[in-house]
Amino acid sequence: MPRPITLAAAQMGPVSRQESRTAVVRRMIELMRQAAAMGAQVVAYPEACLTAFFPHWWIEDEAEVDSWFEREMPSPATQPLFDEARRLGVGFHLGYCELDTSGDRKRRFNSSILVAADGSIIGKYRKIHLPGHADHRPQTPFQNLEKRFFDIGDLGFGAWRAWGGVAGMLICNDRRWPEAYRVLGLQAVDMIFCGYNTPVHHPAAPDHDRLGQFHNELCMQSGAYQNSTWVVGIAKAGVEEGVDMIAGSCIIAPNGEIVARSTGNADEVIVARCDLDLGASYRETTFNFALHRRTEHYGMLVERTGRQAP
Ligand code: CDV
Repeated sequence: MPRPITLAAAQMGPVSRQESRTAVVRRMIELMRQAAAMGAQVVAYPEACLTAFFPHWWIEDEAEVDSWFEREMPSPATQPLFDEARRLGVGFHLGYCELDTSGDRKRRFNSSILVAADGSIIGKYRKIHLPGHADHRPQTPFQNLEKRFFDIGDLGFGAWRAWGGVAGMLICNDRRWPEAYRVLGLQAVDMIFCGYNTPVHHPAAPDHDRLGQFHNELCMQSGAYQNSTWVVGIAKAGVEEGVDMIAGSCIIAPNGEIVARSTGNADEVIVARCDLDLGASYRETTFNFALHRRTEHYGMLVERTGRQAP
């Protein structure tokens, strides 16, 4: 039985350091309206999309760091997005930076949520694979300070019943790790939403730069195929405060094929009519985990070579 749904990726161009959340949400509402006009039932936004991607700068002042985070969701600035979703009857996926002060301690997460058309929050994910470093590296053209500004997500790779199927989330660097998809695949997800802020330049390994878009598609297409799921990759694109970000938002089918892809470096909506049942024929044949997956044998090679990755 086909389970059709129209999914949208709302790619966002650069957000300037001065741009207020209110102004950003206005842009997001415009994208949501375009997506709804194109028939979308769910609209997905990028990682940490309410502000510029501040881990690219060294910041010492605690209060200033906190100012980049949301203390509540929805907040007064984001409430209009929730209201518009309700008005249009669409659900959405939102990446944002979360300040959690519950339990007498302060924690900072790179988070994302799934929101139903009625404005209720279906599920929350906190990014687990935090790239970069915690120290200041003034010799590089920009910083990559996720290890300084964020705590490692403590909610695991969750999945939720939503929009006629099962949905999960990854955030940016997570998409490069097969085990992240696999944990979701083991929960038989039908769709994975993954927002990203990926610079074109990789200061630690500049020889990788020319392969940025290839690696972006390679990991998401593999994750989709090997786990029989749709994957929606949503970019923050363009030159943001001097940092050139890859674009390339795309919607990938469970057969690994890209069925929609952004063409520019700015705010842009792409949509695809997705049959959530398309994953079933892969899940039941090539990737029938119960029939073919043999985890009990996976340790053998390490024992033989005595070699281990760092
Ligand atoms: N926001 C990210 O996680 N970005 C990383 C970059 C820093 C390599 C990524 O994997 O795209």
